[in-house]
Amino acid sequence: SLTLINPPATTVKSYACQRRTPLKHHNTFLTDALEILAENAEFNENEGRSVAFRRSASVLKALPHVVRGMDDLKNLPCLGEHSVRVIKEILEDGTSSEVESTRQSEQYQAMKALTGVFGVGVKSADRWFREGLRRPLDLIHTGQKLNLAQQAGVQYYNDLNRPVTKREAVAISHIVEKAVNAVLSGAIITLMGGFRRGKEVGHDVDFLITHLEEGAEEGLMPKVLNWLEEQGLLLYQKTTRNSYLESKDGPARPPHNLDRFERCFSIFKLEKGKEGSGTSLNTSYDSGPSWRAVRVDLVVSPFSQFAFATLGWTGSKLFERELRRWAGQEKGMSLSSHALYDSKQQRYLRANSEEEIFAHLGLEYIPPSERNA
Ligand code: DGT
Ligand code: MG
Repeated sequence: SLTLINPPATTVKSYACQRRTPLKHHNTFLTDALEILAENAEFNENEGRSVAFRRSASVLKALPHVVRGMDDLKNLPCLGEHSVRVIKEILEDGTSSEVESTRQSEQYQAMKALTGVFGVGVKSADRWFREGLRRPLDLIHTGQKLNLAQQAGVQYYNDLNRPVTKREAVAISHIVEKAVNAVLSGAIITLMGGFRRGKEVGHDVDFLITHLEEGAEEGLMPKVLNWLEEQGLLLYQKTTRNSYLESKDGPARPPHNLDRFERCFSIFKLEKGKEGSGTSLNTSYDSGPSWRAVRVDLVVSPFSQFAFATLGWTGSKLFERELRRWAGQEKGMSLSSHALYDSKQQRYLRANSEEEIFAHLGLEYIPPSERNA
């Protein structure tokens, strides 16, 4: 006789870049918990473990319903033993003891606070933690040697840890447009990162700048920064040069994952009220009464790489990581924010749009608003 097997209620593909992940989903109570463990694994420099928790959380973000019981996890990919144990505990008890003890732990809290300083990575934070430091102000009290980024990070700590609103991002867009247009006409400025994915708030504002005329964008960054500097709009900036043409190992494999675009990590001084809101109640410790500090990332790309740069700077970080993993493991290709290299054909594949890149990769096109993996 025939055995009828119910098809799984939901099928979820295993790579995040094969799935649609909206910004708002149904399982925040689980994904927040898993992401605490992912973050803690990062603090302990255990990348494998961190990615495993992030992948588990991401699968739950793509589900069209609330997870109510263990049955709902059947047939789902990427859920490792540890993640399943945590989910089970939350479903049964309402909380996970491991997540709660992590949240309460001195190490997690100190690492979170110290890495929350702009310019401070896990390595420095961990060293300071071992030396007994716990909070950003301890860096000052104990007279730690700080680089310029970290000095700015401490100085503007409160502002930089206050979420940037969409409204503020738009106000910054206008400033960046004005600055770019003042030094080069016809440049195209696009808001990237979380805001392009539809987020209402972000930790920074990301921009990609290009020009239809290949080469016209060269040397743009210092000019833009000069203009901003002259207007008194910059509190901090550090530019990294475009080393793309100088590299030997090909554009698809940037060392340490760092881009070779002309890129600038900066802190803008944003006048309040400029963002068009009536609320200018200022309780911040570091900004003046009339302005706040905002982290802004600027990237300049030649037009020939614009589609790759757009895809690479839209995120989410996990979505990007999964795209590269898909390209490498499933397609024998190498994807970066500059290019797509096909190892079998031994050639670069051109693209003028994100849609073309997805097509080269054999993936269904996923719009930015559904890349919130
Ligand atoms: P948030 O925290 O609200 O700013 O969220 P996102 O998604 O805007 O994250 P963010 O600003 O750290 O980065 C924006 C996107 O740019 C991110 O999703 C991936 C990409 N990205 C960040 N840093 C790099 C980098 O060094 N190289 C490349 N190629 N992409 C990067
Ligand atoms: Mg961002």
